[in-house]
Amino acid sequence: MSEVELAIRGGMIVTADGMRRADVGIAGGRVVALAERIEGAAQVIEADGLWVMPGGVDTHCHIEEPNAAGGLSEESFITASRAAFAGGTTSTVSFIPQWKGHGILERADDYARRAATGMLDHSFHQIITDPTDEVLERELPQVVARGIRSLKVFLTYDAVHLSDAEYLRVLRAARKHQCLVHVHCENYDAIKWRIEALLAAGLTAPKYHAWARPPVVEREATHRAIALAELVDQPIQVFHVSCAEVAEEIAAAQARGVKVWGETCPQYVTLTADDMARTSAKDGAFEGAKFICSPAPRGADEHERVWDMIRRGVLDVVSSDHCAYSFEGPNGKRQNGTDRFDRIPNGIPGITARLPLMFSEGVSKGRITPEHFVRLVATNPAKMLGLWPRKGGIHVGADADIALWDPQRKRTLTNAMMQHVADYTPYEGMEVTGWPVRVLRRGESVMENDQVTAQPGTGQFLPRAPYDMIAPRGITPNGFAD
Ligand code: DUC
Ligand code: ZN
Ligand code: ZN
Repeated sequence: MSEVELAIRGGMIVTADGMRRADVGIAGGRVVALAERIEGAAQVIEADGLWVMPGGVDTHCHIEEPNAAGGLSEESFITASRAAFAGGTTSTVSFIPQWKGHGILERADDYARRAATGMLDHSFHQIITDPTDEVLERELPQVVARGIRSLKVFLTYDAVHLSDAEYLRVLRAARKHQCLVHVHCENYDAIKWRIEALLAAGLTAPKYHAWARPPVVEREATHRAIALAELVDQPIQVFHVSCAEVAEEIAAAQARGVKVWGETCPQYVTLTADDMARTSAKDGAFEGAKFICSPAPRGADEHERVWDMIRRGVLDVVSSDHCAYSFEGPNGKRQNGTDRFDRIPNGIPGITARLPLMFSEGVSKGRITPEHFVRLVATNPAKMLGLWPRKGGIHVGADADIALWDPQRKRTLTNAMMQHVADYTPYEGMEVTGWPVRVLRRGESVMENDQVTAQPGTGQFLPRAPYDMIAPRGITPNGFAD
């Protein structure tokens, strides 16, 4: 055993596979020992009464994302790091954009430099909106050579959506270069048609965001995304699954052996379409903008169905889809100068609340086991993105990314507790049971009792090598693969 620099003593270790009372020995930023008793460490953290869990791995975060107009999303890598640590998350995967008419390499260095200013260990997804030959044949191999092995594509939104033909080209290139493809599944034309009809009928308030994109448009696009991925034999993850009828599409494909996985987010087990109909004395119906994200939150009865899909393992990753817009201000929900639902930016902050909400709604309320919680928020995302076994677990050799968790601690969520850049949280006033009281990143204490102490510039980039989950099955119609 290497010399132990730091021991976490007396806690209940919770991993994907089980719970055991044991000490954790740490040296050089890694776990070097797990034993009933570790003596002689230079430094000791007493963890009696606490659960010792892997730091959260959030594989879907929009951080300091450049936009086509030349601006940046409000959340910087420094503010996102504070927010993540405050909620028990230690690693993130965020997005490098591409805009139509542009390549994918032009933003890569700048984005990597920005990410290095933060404190989170991090990797990136490459967004593809314009899959030209130049992008797929010449630039993508260079992106992959940097250790980026995941692509995000959108099947909706005017500026970024891919046609089926373009999506097929991306799938084929991903298979060739061994990347995972993450898909935003909503039907572009159907939503456009619904928006036009709603506006023509004078229905413009935030709550009509949900009317414009009902579950059927998400289900149709999910079905198509999976079918085309099956045709090409390319593994995909369906992002932000909002409801059971969409998850059923994934379950059916999984039963056929197709390599498709489903991600969901805390908003789909806590928020509802009614939240977008909220009003306030100050802002009237615009209050509902605080809850606008896509896919839209559904009815309250959907929450238990999503939990069922989580228990069945059909949805096996819970990410935040942290996409923070303040309510007020020039970069906020009114940035387009209107309160018309289709012009309100899509996205809500959630990087801090992800673990507390899933723990409280999941473990504290008896819907899932503690081990299942760890799988959803740390182990499975790490495996899905090729970060395992370095991230997502507490085992010898893993980075010592650890959340010391008080499973009994009750808190009422406020925006100040989130420590993110946005001026509101959609979870204001919600009660949770279970809270991270201390967080270590690679063995260094980075948060204790809400105080984040990590120094900017200490986050590390996590390059990713090929891994089994993203290998094609070798099954295509007639055995013919282009
Ligand atoms: N999709 C995302 O993945 N994030 C924010 C907005 C969106 O539509
Ligand atoms: Zn999306
Ligand atoms: Zn997103």
